[in-house]
Amino acid sequence: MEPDRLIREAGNGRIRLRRADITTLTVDVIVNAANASLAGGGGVDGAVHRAAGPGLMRELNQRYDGCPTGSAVITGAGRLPARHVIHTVGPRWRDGDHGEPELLASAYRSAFALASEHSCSTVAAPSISTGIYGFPIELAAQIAIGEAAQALADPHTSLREITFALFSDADLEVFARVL
Ligand code: AR6
Repeated sequence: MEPDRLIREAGNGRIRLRRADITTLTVDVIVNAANASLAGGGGVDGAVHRAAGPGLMRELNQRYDGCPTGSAVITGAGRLPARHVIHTVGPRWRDGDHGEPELLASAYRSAFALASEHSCSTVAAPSISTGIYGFPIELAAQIAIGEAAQALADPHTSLREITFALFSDADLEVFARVL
């Protein structure tokens, strides 16, 4: 894909798109698409826990009693190259009439706010809710990029680069069209 479709200046920094396994990225913080019980699972959540090691689940169990849909919690990153993991919970798609778009926006907003509270400059996020949770990718990409642009536009944010780590060429193409 043409490189200029994969990067945009936004606010105090930039939004970047990559086709990547998020567990391999060296950034201040990666975002995990978790579930409300923080119990681990498949998809990116499974990959993050496998790569980070069992300390990640131990820390989640010690510090948190679940996490409501639309919000986020932070932990260390175990064996991952990142410094922190933010576990955010997107909505399961039903029909779009159950607040799903607002909850997805809230999941990203909470994650980016928590990253800034921890003075992070670089953050990588997957496409939350568009795997096992079935959220339509076109709408999800608009919400994800809109929230990233808003987070970078905050004059007080520590964030300078938000990377979306997309897991397939098809998802990358959708995000590139929106960007
Ligand atoms: N790096 C980047 N993206 C990935 C990776 C990876 N290593 N692995 C998968 N993806 P999903 P959800 C993509 O299902 O829809 C879990 O069981 C994947 O292709 O991981 O929010 C949780 O515990 C898709 O595009 O998350 C929850 O129960 C995107 O990440 C539930 O799934 C999100 O897919 C959350 O479902």
